[in-house]
Amino acid sequence: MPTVPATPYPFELDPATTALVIIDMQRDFLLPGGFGELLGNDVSTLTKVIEPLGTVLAAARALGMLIVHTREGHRTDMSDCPPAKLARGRLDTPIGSEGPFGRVLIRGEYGHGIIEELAPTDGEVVLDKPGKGAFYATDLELLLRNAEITSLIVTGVTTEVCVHTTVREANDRGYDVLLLADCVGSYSPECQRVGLDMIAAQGGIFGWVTDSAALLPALLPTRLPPSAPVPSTV
Ligand code: C5J
Repeated sequence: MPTVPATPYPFELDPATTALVIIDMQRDFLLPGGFGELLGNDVSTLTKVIEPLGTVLAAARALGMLIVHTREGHRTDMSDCPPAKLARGRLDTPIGSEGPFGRVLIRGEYGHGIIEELAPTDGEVVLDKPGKGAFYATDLELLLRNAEITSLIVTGVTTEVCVHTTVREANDRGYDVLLLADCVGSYSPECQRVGLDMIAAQGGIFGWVTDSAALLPALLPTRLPPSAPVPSTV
């Protein structure tokens, strides 16, 4: 089985039982002039993730790995948005209000979509989630179980919010999680550093941390047989 150099110790990767999970690479978070920037953030700390993540995505596609894209957002009537989430932050442009790219974090709006560079292709799972974690109020666990997935490579944004919540949810469900440091991004360099440290602390309390350069050799040598189609929610 290919081994990936990682912290706190090498990660054994079986592409047949590993899914690539890409968290919330949505225009609302990433595009200059969008919701993320409206909140006062520097989006370049997120956009630098796009290139290495695109390389990993291409390698995972070539191997036929299960690929899951998530999108944070809500129904148009916002009946799935908890009042506490809506009120939090006392934002001038709250969830559901008219933002630069349509209603902020509302399904079907331009800003809610995944950026073109990482656009899902047919057969890839697109998972709409109302919360920060990808397991909460979604069928992710069922899809992974049916596909006999036991490990996750987790990528996307933001490191300390939706990525971390998903990693913790996955860890509690018994998945081995490998995080790619250059394929996750935070608006805050401090949160990025501490977020990564927390994953691998205490002997890998939530999982392993490596980067795309260390992972890619493990994704090249083998090719998986075509897997059964997984229903997409696109
Ligand atoms: C946030 C996310 N930061 N995808 N969402 O609100 O991390």
